[in-house]
Amino acid sequence: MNQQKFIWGVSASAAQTEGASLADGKGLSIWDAFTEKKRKIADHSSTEPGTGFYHRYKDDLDIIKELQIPNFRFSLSWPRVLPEGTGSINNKGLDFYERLVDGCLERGITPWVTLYHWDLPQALELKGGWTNRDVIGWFENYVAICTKRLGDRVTNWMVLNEPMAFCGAGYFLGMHAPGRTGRKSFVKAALNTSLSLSTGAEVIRQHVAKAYIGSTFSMSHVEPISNSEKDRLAAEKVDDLLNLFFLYPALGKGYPLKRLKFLSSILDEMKPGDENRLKAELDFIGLQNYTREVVKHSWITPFIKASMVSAKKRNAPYTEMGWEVWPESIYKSIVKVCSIPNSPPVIVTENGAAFVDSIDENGSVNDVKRLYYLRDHIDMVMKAKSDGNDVRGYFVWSLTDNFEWAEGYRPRFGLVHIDYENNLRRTIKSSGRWYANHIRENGI
Ligand code: GCO
Repeated sequence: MNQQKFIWGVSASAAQTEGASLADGKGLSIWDAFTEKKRKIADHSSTEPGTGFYHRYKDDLDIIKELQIPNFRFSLSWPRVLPEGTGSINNKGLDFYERLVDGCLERGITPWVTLYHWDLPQALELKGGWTNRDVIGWFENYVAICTKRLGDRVTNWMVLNEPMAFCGAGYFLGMHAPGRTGRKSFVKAALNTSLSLSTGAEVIRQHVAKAYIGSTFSMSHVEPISNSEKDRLAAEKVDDLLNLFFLYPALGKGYPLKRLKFLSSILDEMKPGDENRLKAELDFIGLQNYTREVVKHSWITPFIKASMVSAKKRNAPYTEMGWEVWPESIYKSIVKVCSIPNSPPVIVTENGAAFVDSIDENGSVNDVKRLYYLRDHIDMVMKAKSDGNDVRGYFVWSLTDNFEWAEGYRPRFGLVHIDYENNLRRTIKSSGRWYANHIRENGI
């Protein structure tokens, strides 16, 4: 593998792009339901229309082909495959994913499939969602169905996308679907998620010959705002929680609870044998990095007693998400994962930036800031590689602008602009052309 070509790609996800939330027998996802609630989404938008990907996937595959980007990472929507989460299969939904995979292969694009990118069937949420231990069996069944149908054509699989993000924002803070809050719901969801990760990986291995299996984790380099002992401890706690809480158990190292005593109730949730079931047999770690976090001690913040100091407050450059632009973070995150003994190789499965874009009078989108962001981050990935870290690929988030969860459609992450006012028209941005060129010139 080490001698092989570096893996260049673009990423996307079902709930952010497909739209067609009820088309052809699809069931509702927790995001379809959550966006109906008042005041949850900044611009009051919903998963409709997304980018219209369900109907326009061929246009997008043509763009990927035109740009000669060799790899496309996308996710399957669980409620499109199983409208009720379990029980009868929606064949029209699975047919769509077959067409999508075949469409990739016909164009010489290698598909990378994420099984779960946050769109749990709402029918399962009504039974407790990720907090119900039965979810492990529900997920196992869903993964078996998908891998049996697509496993003859897809070898690259990712089990879950960013467990910390969906458990933290969805089950602790309530900012994301399904909007649950509190420590109790978080620890239940977290344990069931970790057990589903290892179970999912096992099921893929059973059904897919020569499977290449990973799962993706959000990683941000964390630094204390000062050298004081309190700030340093605060930063260590945030690092344990944000970066290691799901990665460590997946690597067989158990939960990092030493500094996170307030989460030790997760041990009470464990059944005999769970400890050994947490480790997932992964061939790669999907690392997703956007920024760094600067942290200070905060006695008012419940449980963790730490808070983030925003880039704006520090007069540092930041994106439309408010996230600091600090390319060294991706370097440090890669080194951090690669330094864990026996850690599998790393593939950067997401990196990118939201900036305001506009179409100029010539019809082009000249997104210089995004272009520089990508260039500087890719340089850091290459530096990590040449320093001897086993990093094997890089995917930009995202192919097109799309639905950015609770932020709605305002933040644009795409290499391709979507005109929401004009029939979802696609325009390749300067960053997209630049990336295509970069891949051509740095293929190896
Ligand atoms: C995530 C998801 C993506 C996001 C992207 C930008 O990391 O939150 O994987 O779906 O859109 O990261 O926030």
